[in-house]
Formats: sequence, structure tokens, C-alpha cells
Amino acid sequence: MDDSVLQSSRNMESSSSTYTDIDGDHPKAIIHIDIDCFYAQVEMVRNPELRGAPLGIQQKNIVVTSNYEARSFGVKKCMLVSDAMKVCPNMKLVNGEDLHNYRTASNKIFAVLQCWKCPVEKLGMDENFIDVTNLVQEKLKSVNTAGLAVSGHTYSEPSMECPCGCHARLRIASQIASEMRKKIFDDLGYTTCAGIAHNKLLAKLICPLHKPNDQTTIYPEHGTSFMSTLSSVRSIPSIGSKTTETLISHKIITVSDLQEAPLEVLKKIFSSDMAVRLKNLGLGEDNTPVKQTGKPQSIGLEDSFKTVSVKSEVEDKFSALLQRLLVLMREDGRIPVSLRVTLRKRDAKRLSSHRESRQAQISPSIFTLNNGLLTVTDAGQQKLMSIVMRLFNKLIDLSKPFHLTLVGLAFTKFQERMTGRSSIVNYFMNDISVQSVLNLQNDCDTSATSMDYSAVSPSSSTTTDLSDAEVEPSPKKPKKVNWIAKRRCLAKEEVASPSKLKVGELRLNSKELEKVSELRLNSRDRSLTPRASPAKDNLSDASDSMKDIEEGACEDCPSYVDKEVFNALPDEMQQELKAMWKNPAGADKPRSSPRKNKAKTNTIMKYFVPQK
Ligand code: TTP
Ligand code: MG
Repeated sequence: MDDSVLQSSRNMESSSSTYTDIDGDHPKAIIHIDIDCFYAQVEMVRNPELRGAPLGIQQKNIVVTSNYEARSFGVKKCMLVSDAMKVCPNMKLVNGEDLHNYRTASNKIFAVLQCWKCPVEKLGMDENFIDVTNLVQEKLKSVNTAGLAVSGHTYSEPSMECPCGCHARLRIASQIASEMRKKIFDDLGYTTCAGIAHNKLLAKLICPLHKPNDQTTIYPEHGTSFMSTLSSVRSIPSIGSKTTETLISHKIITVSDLQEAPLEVLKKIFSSDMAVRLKNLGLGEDNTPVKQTGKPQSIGLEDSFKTVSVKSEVEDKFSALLQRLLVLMREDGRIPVSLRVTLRKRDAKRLSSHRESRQAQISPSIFTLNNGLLTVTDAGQQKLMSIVMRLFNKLIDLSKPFHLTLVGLAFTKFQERMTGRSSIVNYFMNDISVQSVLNLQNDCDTSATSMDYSAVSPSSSTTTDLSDAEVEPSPKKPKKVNWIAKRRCLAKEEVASPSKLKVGELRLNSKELEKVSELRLNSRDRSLTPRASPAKDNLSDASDSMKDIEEGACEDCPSYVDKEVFNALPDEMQQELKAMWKNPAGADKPRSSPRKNKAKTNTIMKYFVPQK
């Protein structure tokens, strides 16, 4: 870091753009994309009639953003509605307090950006960083950079090529940025701005230079001079209000002031690391990586209040939170397997508050797939509420008065659900029991067992709550995994021809699909969720959702048949199997003599084989 400070300081000392200005290595190519007037565009995409006239997005009494038509009248972000209406009386207002559509749009934009297979880091709802360094390197192999121009604007034209080759790389990156912006527009209808630079700091800060619907590239040697145009140190993204205050108190107000402040002076004010970081930022230097954004480790909501001390009130609060949480869950798309309840208790004697949490495993069978969307029936919601209140009862001694100032609900662990609704494979992916049927063509590889586990292992939870022992009864131990692993081996060795079982042959009608999706959820519950702690085995209160799975169990099934799998099969397959089991010849030897059986050779029957 010190090196880059020295490097940048050296750059500053040169007054003209000479060869020495641009020595150094600038290997990265970073794109920053910001959606134009984001909330307003979301509303205009949803309702095209809003286009072409001034539009403001209202939250409470504030216009949080407006379209560019309104801006041309002088409407600014975060203006009071009354003031905005004075400067633009014809502006239409749309209430933007429900963030659902904005979140959905944000996720869609993020998904589009993932298409380039580069790290994408989401910053807020409408900004993303994309590290295209590797992609640029790939393109360099096939692109003739000699005549390649920058796409969009350039902050300042370079007087010569940087020896490290970054100019050519950034030109390629600018072309990629153009493609990305075009795809966002073509697929989703949003215009965007982009900044292209060799680091995140410059990419972000240069991005709004040409707004809206345009892009700007800045070369490394212009970073320092560009930074000096920023009037306040607060304009630098990682400098917050406290640091700004401290800097101002030392007469460091503009970014130029920061650039000129000797590092030794900064080190007297801040820690050594912080001083170096500030100095570098002021000079336009930033080596922070683009971190791929993943799904959050938990999805939660909290409601705080002055006091709640009646159980029925707590129940109402939780019920309202649950409704909102289920909306977030649906947007997220993952199937929760753990639910955490948090309370903040007020201790009147000590005049203090503290938080307590407990969490419980929940059965994925509570959730159902409806047109590809995760939903919970009324009965499922009741189950969730009963889990919530059971956890609440464990946290609160109801024989004594209590005083709560906050309640919280969160889903803390998830199973990953594959996307792509149209594919039948989607219904089978992540489901070891069904996936095994699909994988019969594959090599007999028991390593698939561990792979399948990792696909569903709980995402690392941030909870430090040690009350995990208070959980719903654990799903069954994953014995089916062995069953499946064996099945794969058996299938390879003994099923007549692997080609007999193609994905196409598993195409089911919609009713059957429903069943299969149930199977997918149920069997995950049973066979895929690893046991988190031995304590869970000792729990005796059977969960409702476990009972669901047992309901309708096949009474006539031979002992080697997994009843969950059987029950989730379409009726006709169940009938076919039952008929076969009634015929001892067929029942005893489904594998050895499948052709003797009247049923078709490619039916599901052959996979109901005794466990060895
Ligand atoms: P911005 O990117 O700051 O603004 P914008 O996208 O509306 O406009 P621009 O064309 O200048 O990029 O913020 C993104 C969204 O965040 C914005 O549409 C509304 C919301 N927002 C708030 O809710 N509160 C705020 O204070 C600001 C600034 C924005
Ligand atoms: Mg924006």
C-alpha cells in the first residue's frame, strides 16, 4: 500500500502527462453499472403510460427520486414533495414505499450481469461492480486492439499508451460494458450508466459523469487529477461522516486537500493503515477486490416498539412479521430449513435490554412450488406460527410478567433451489432420490453422494445463538443416500440399457409434476438435511410436517420400498407397482426379469429394488 502511495505521489508531482506518469501496473478492468433513476424506471417499465412526462417516486413526504423529465424542471432526489410540486406542478407521483418491485428488478439486473461469468458485486439495489479482468484477457487473444476504440466517453484522452497495456484492456472493457448495458435494456427495459476503470473507486466515481444512459472510461494516469475535481472528501465512497468530520477538523476538506496532506500528518490523526488507505483513496488508488455477491446468509425482519407484555400481542406481531418474511422468502427463492425467533427483553430493574434468540429446524415440506414460486398454504403458515410460538414460549417464562421491545423472525438456513422453471430437470435437481434416476446414465460414482450433500448443506449461519438444541425434530438421518448410491451402482450394472432412461422419458404431465415437486421437497427433508447436532435426535415432539410425510403411506409396499418415494409417485405408477407386487414373480425379481413383467421396460418399477 505504501508503494502505491509513493507511486501516486510521484504521479502528482509531474505536471504533464509523460511516460513516467503512467508506469506501474494496472492489471484489472472493472465496470461499475448504475441504473438511471432506478425506482422511477421500474415504475415506468411496469406502467409505460408513465413515460415521457415528469414522474416522482414518493416515500412519506419526500420524492426519493424522479425521472429525468422531472429533473429537467429542477426536481432533485430527496426533495420534499411540496417543494418538488412547486418546481414541477405537472409531476405525477407514485408511491414507492413498497420495495418489492424494486428488489425484484434489482435481482433481475444482477442475474443478467451474471451471464458474463465474471465476479459481480451488488452495491445497494441499483449498482453493481463487475470484474471483467479475466474476460478481457480472453478477448485479448482474439481481438485486434490496434484499431479498437473506446465505447462511450473517455474522461481524458491519453497522450500515449501505458506500457502495462491497460489502455487496450480498458477499451475492451468498455466494449463489454456496452454489451452489458444493451442486454439490460433489451431484456429488462432499463437504461443505465457505466464507469470503466482499473479499480472500483474510479469506476464508481466516473460512472455518473455522463448521465443518463451513457458510459465513461478513465485511464489510470488520470485518476489523481480526476479525484482532485471532487469538492468534498465525503464524495469518496468509503469515507463516512465521522471520518469526514475528523478530516474537516484538520482543514482537509476537498479531495485536493487530502491529496496534498502528508502521509505523516494523516498518520498522526488516524491509525497507520487508515492513513495510508485515505491517502490512496484521495489519489484514486484502490485495490479492493470485486467480491461476488451471494445470497444473504439469512433473511429476517424485526419490529421494535416501546413495550409489549401480552402474549396475544406478541402473536399478532409475529404473525405480521411472518407474512412479510414469506414475501421475502419467495423473492429469494431458496427453501428455508431453519427459523429463528429473536426477542429483545427489557430488564426494568437493571434498566437495560438484551436480545435472546432460539431457532428451530423447519420441514421443507411446509413449502410448495406454485408456478415455480415458493408458497406456503394456510396450514403451512399455521405450522410456522406454532413453531414461532413454541420458540417464544421457550424464551419467555409466561408465569412472570415480561416486557419486550423487539420481536424478530428470520429464516437462517436454506436449501438451494435450481432456477429455470421450464425444465423438468429442475424438478429433480438437488433431490438425491429423484436425481439418482436421472443419473443412471452416469458413471457409478459414490462421490455424488457428497456432492449432493454439499448442494443442500445449510449455508453458514451467522447466528451465534447457541439455543439450537431447541429445534424441531430432526429429519431422518440420510440413510437414503446410501440406498441411492447403491442404486446407482446397481443401475449401471444391472439395468438393461442406460439409454432407456432419458430425461425426455421422465416428462410428466402437470399433475404428475406437482407430485414430483412434492417428492423433491419431502425427500429433501428426509434424506438430505444433515443432522446439525446430536441433540436433535433426542427430541420427542414429532413435527407436524413429519406427520404429513407419513400420511398415506403405502401399506402394501414390500419392506425394501421407500414409502416416501412411493407415495409421491403418480397414481398410475403406484397402481402399476402394486399390481406388480401382487404378482410374486414380478415383485421378487424386478431387476432380473423386467421384461417378463407386463409393464413397460422403462417404467419406474425397475428402480424399486431391494437394498443390498
Ligand atoms: P440512486 O442511484 O442514487 O438514484 P437513481 O437511480 O434514482 O438516479 P440516478 O439516475 O442518479 O442514478 O438511488 C437508487 C434508488 O434508491 C433511487 O431510485 C431511489 C432510492 N433512493 C432512496 O430510497 N433514498 C435516497 O435517499 C436515495 C438517494 C435513493
Ligand atoms: Mg441509479
